[in-house]
Amino acid sequence: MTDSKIPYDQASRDIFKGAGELSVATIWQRMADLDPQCGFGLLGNCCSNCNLGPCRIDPFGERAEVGACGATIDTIAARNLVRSIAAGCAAHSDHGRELVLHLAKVAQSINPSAEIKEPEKLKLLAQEMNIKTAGEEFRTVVEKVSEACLSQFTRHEGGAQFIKRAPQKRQEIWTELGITPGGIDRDIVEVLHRTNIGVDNDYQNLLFSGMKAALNDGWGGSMIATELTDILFGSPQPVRSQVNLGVLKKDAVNILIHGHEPIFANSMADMAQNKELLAKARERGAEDINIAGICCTASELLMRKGIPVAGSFLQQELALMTRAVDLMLVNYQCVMPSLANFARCFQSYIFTTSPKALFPGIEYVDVESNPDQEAEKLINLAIDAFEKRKNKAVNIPTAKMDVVAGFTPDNIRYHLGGYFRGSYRPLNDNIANGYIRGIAAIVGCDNPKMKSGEGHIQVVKELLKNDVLVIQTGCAATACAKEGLLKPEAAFEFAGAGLQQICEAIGIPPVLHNGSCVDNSRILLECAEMVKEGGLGEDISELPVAAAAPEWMSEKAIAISWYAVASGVLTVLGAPFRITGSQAVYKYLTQDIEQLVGGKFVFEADPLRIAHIMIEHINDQRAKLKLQPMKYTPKSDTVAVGNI
Ligand code: NFS
Repeated sequence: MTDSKIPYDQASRDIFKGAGELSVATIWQRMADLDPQCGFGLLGNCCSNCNLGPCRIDPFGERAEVGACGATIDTIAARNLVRSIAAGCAAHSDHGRELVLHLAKVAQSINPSAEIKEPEKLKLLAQEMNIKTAGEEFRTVVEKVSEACLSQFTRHEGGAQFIKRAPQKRQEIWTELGITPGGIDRDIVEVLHRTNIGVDNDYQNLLFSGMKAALNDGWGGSMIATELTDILFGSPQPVRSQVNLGVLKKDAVNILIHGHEPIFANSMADMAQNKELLAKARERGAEDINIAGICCTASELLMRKGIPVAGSFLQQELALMTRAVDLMLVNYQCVMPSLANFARCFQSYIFTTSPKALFPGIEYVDVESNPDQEAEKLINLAIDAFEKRKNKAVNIPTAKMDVVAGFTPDNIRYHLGGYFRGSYRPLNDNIANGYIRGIAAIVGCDNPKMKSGEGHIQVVKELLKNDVLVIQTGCAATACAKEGLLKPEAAFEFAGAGLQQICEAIGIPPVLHNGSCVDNSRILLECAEMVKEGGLGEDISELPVAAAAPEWMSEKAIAISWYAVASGVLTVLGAPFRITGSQAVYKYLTQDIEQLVGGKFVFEADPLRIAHIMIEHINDQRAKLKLQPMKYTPKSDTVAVGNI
């Protein structure tokens, strides 16, 4: 295995070293075993949508130029791509639906106010949705909000609720193109319908249906998930915590919560504070009950409760290899089925708490009807497991890092604008006057095909050097947090002189952690707020902002990148979609689409070039807006990016 194909951070490397001796195959080994991956698949030249296939289009044009039904490579590439978009949207949106159904359940509970952390935010949402709050019983408001949110999934008429939060000009662009998102379920179903054999064969028309579904992820399902999670479990505020495998403790009961679902994760985190359980753990020799997260559930818990993050997507197996995990709970999304074997090998209890996400070798626990009771049982089990392993050797790496997380569109307003006159004015002003060059969103997965975390770090360091304020979510945020980029002190070490001064004055890190992957919807709102504040153009596409997912792998990342582009943002991906077999689709995504929606894709693997493509775009936007020259010249490497 080449050096770039092993984990980047030291903690992961420490554990990874042992994998060979133990003869366990981690994701890096499995990837190596698959090498070379299918060339037709990588180009997107394969269609298996019906039983005439699988049809493989010859990239050299010597044999089949079309599929058995006559579909061209353009149709096949676009069809495959929009199916992936729909799958990503379905994942985020179904996550959002879980929150809506939970809110509906809370409305029926004995005391809804006791279960809703942010009643004021709920009322604001109710008003936004034209639901009467004055003089209404709280329970009725909760009920009506949950019904209104549920109707966002099933509606057949009218546009999605939250698109009204987008700038007017952006809404007009969507209307003109016919891609204003409607009902969430409907938009996803329509993509699946159109991609059946013999339905939609026009690649541009197919991509339009994909954009519509994607917009219904960012401004629909994901935004609903974020809103309701904040309402139910509290809006995040900046909070200090720690990240990396070193957050596991030899002398504590270690419980890892992995996946994306935040509801039961919150029950577990609360139950871990239970005095009787803590006393019991201490009686059995533990110092503490240590809850930590993996993947996006980790970001949810970090943002609202300051619970440490043990690792990203790529660290889930490594966490079990420490032999220090007494119990791992998984739910849906980004959970490797290989964990069953790892848990068996390294003697950790593992359960899934989502009936939608079952795994051979992992037992399902139904936590729906009595979450507190189930959380208590599971913690008791973890205490038993700790007692059995407490005198055995563990292999916990020492590396861990401080992180400050918990930034949102609402609290950015106060941090940047002051508590008495919170607004986006100071942010816009500091961009306009050249202290901050612009904003970059660096999001998405970490991926063993690329540099396993290093890609994010290199991109972000280069952006910071060039006075670009960075916003992150998910595994990308975890990767950079492990490197120490998400603590306020990082501004002194990594930021250019202009950005450094702003971060120092306000006391924020130069990289703002916005939460989990569904919380990318927060970034859309931050862009909308910047437009609303004025002085940086009338639409998101005019802002000096850019986005990148340097190590993307999930279909959810595909959906995110599409709603970013369809919202007007230049988006750089560390690897192309599997469409490169179609020159027409490739050109459409990287060039033509910009004329329509203002955003486009750039595919670039090299992290430094990714950063400079974004910087160049931000510079162009600054020039078009006639903003002041940058105050300071960065000590940056010169990287030629060529034509983008
Ligand atoms: Ni998002 Fe990728 Fe998964 Fe979360 Fe991590 S891999 S696209 S960041 S955990 S969803």
